[in-house]
Amino acid sequence: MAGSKGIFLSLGSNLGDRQATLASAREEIAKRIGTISGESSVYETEPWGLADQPAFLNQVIRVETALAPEEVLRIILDIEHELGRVRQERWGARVIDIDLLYYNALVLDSASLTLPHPRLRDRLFNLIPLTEIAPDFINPLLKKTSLELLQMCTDDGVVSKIS
Ligand code: PH2
Ligand code: MG
Ligand code: MG
Repeated sequence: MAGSKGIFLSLGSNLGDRQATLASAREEIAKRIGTISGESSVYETEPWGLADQPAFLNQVIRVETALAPEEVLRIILDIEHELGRVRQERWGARVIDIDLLYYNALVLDSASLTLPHPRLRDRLFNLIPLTEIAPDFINPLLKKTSLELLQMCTDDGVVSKIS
């Protein structure tokens, strides 16, 4: 698509009907951000960062968008809000979390957005689904592919493919 950029989004849910929420998030993303051009399997994942909460479902998708990074971020926050997200403690339970992992090869550090996502390299729940759909994509800051980042990652959280 002319002028469009490939972006990678992480979807996560650990409250309510997790599969239905991921499906609604994909539907809204396709309507409002751009065409979904890649979709990983859905994984059930052990909570990372704050252990005492329900297991997550996580997925990574690739989207072709004509929007700028800040516009993507604003729409993500709108979709999270509309799907019932209430912001509470950092890393705590949530109906839906949508994170921008990569915006093409952009490196950015603004007040509202850091790209690539700064904790991607530390999280198997992102690296496993990302590597499934884009093993050769090069992290523009770390200069490593998804597969290399996965092989270097020391996270030992359980990540199981469910669908
Ligand atoms: N998201 C977090 C914190 N911890 N753990 C898993 N397994 N999956 C997540 O999506 C997740 C998390 C903050 O965004
Ligand atoms: Mg997150
Ligand atoms: Mg988030």
